Amino acid sequence: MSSQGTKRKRDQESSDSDSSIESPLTDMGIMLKAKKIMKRVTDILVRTDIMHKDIIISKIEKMNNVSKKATIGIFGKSGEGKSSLLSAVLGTRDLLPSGCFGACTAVVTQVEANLTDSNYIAEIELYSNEEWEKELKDLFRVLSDESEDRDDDMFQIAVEKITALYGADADKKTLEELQEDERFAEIETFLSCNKKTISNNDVSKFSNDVASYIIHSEASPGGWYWPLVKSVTFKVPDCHNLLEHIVLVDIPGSGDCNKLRDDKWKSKLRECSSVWIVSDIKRATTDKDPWGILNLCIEELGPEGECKRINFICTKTDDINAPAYIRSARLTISEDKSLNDQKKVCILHRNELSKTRVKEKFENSEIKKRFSTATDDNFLNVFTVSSNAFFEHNLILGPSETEIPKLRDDPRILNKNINRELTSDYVNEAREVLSLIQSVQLDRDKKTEETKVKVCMELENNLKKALNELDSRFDTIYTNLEKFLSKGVDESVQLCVASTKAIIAPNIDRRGFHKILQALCKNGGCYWSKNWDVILDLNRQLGKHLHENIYEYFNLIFPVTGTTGKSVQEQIDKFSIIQSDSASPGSPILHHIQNFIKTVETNLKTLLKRVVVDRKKKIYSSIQTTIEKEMSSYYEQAAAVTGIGSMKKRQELLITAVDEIKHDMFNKAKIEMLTSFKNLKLEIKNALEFGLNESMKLSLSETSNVKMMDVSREIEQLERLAEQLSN
Ligand SMILES: Nc1nc2c(ncn2[C@@H]2O[C@H](COP(=O)(O)OP(=O)(O)OP(=O)(O)O)[C@@H](O)[C@H]2O)c(=O)[nH]1
Ligand SMILES: [Mg+2]
Repeated sequence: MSSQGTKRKRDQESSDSDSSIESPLTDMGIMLKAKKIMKRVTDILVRTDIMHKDIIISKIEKMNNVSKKATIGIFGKSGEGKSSLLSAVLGTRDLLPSGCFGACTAVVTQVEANLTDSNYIAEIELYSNEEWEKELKDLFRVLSDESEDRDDDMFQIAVEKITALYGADADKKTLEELQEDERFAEIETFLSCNKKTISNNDVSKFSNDVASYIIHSEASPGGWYWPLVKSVTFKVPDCHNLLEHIVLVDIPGSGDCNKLRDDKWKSKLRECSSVWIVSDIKRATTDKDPWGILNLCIEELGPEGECKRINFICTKTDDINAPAYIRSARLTISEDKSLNDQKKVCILHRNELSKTRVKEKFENSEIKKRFSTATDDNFLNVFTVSSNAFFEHNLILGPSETEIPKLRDDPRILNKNINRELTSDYVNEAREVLSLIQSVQLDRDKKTEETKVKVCMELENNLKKALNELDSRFDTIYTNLEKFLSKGVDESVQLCVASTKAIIAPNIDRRGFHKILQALCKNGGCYWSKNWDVILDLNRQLGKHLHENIYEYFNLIFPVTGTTGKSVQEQIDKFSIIQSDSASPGSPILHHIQNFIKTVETNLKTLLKRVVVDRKKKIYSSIQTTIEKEMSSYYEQAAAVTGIGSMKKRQELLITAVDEIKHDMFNKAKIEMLTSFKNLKLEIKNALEFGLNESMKLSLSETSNVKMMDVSREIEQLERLAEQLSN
C-alpha cells in the first residue's frame, strides 16, 4: 500500500474523530474512541509491509483481551442476613436463597455480572464420582469413630451431608446399605457431568432451582445437593455499572469446615480488595467481639492479601421493639407521634448509636493495627441497613434510610475506578504501539544511522546504570528486612515454647479439649470450629513473633495503597532510562524512540504493580508455610498417639518438638522470606531489562526507508485522550 493511499483515507476520517474529542468524554467514551483508533490503525496495518508487522499486530490483539476483577468478600455468622443483603444490593428480591426455618447457605457463592444476555445463570461445579466416593468413605469413617477424642464438628457435618443427600436416617445405615439405595445410583448418574448450569430469565424460578444446590435445610432432609458442590458462580444480568469488574463472594457463616479449612478458600481471601462484615444490629454493638470472624482471617486479608477497605454492615435495622428501646435509651418522644413515627425515631437513633459504637470498638481493636491502611479515614465505613425494608416500600423506612442505595455505591465506585484503570492502561498501550509504528519507519540516511548508533549506546548505558541503582535500592530494603527478621528469630526462639503451651495446653479448664487437640494434630496444626467461634492455629502462633517484628516495616515496603516513601513500588517508579538531557535534542528519530521507550517503561511498571502485589503475598506467607512444613511430621506423630493419657502425650510431643527444632525452624523461615524477596528483585530487574532490551531492539534495529503509514495524528488523538483521563 502506498503512503498516498493511507493519507487520503485518514484525511477523510479525521473530521469525525476530532470533533468528538472536543467535548469531555466518559471513561467508556474514551475507551471506545481509543479502540476505534486502534481498529483503524490495524485495518491499515494489515495491508502494509511495515517492519515488525506481526509483532505490532499481536501487541494490539493482546490489548483487546485484558480483564480485571476485584473481589469483595462478605462475612458474618450464620443468619445475620448476608444473602438477603446481597439480593438487596443487586436489587432483586430473593436472588440469593436466604434462610428461614433453620436453613442457611451451605456453599461459598460468587456473584458476577452476566454481560452477554438477560438470563440469571448459576454455574455449579460438582465433585467427580471418584472424589465423592473418597469423601463418602471419609464421612463414614468419621461416623463410625466412637473414640474419646472424636471431632464433634466433623461428626455433625458428616451427619448433615449424608442426610441432606440421602434423606433422614441415612446416617444410621452402613456404606454398603447406602449403596443399595436407589438415591445412591441417582447421585452417581448426577455426578457424571462435572458441571451443571442453571439459566432462567425469571428470577424466582431461578432461585427455586438453584436453592437445592446451595441451601442446607434441617427441616426436610434428602434431595439437597450442597455436599456435592465445589463452587457456585451466579451471573446476574443488567448490572454492568455495578459488577462488570467485580466479584461478590457470599461466605456462609457456618458449614463445612473441611472446605473452610482448605487452602483454596484462603487464597480466595487473599484476593479480597475489600470486605463486608455483616452483623445483626442487635449484636453488632453488644457482642463481645463483632470482629471475631475477621480476626480469623486477618493475615490473609492484611499482609498476605490486598484488602483496602472494610464495610461494617449492621443489618435488620427494621427489627426493633420501639417501647423497649425508648425505655432503655431514655428517649423522649412526643406522644402525638404515630406508632410508626415513634418506631422510625428509634430506628434512626439506634443506627447513629451503632455507628459510633462500632467505630469506637474498631479504634481499640487488634484489627486496626493489622491493616496498613487502617489509619486512612475511609478504611472503615459503618452502614446500618435493612434489606427487608428496602423491598417492602410500605415499611416505615424510606429507600435511602435503608442505606442499601448508599452501600450499593461502594461496588459501583470500585467498578468505575477499575474501568478508569483499564481505560488508562489501554490508552497507554495504544500510545506504545503507535510510537513503535512511527519509529520503525524513519528515513534512512547517514546522519540518521549515526544518531541511531549514538542513541542505542546511550540507552544501553542508561539501562545498565538504572538497573544498578534499582539493585542497590532493593539491597537496602533487604538489609533492613534482614535486621527485623533476625530480631524476630531471637524473640521466637525465646518465646515459642510458652506460645505453644498457650495454644495446646491452655491453663483454663476447657471441656472436650482433647478432641480439639486431636483435630488440630490431624489437620496440620490448625483447628477451625464449625461456627467459626474457636480457631486455633499453632503454626500462626509460632510465626507470631516473626510477624510482629517485621509487621511495620513490611507495611512500609508493601503498602496496600498509596505511597510511603520506602515502598518497593516507588523504587520501581523511580526507574527510568530516558534522561531529559539526552543527545541530539530535536532529532526526529530521537523523539520517536524516546516516546516509544517512555511508554514501554510506563506499561512495564503497570504490569509490575500486579506482580509486586502477588509476590508480596507469597513473601509474607512464606513464614507460615515454612513453619507448617517443619512441624508437619510432628503433627502426624501426635495424631497417631492412642490410649490412656493421649492428650498429655500429644502435648508433650509437640512442646518437645518445638523446643528441639526452634533454632533451625525460625532461621529457615527467615532465610525463606529473604530468598523470596531476593527473587522478587530478580524478577523485576529481569522484566525491566528484557522488556526494554526487546523494545530497543525493535525500534533501533533495521528501519524501512519507505514511509508506509503515518500515525502521528492518531498519537496526538491518544495523547488528548490520556490528558482527559488524567484530569
Ligand atoms: N427483619 C429483617 N430480617 C431480615 C433482614 N435481612 C435478613 N433477615 C432475615 O434473617 C434471616 C437470615 O438471613 P440470611 O440472609 O439467610 O442470612 P445469612 O447471613 O445469609 O446466613 P447464612 O447463609 O447461614 O450464613 C432470614 O430469615 C431473613 O429473612 C432484614 O433486613 N430485616
Ligand atoms: Mg446466606
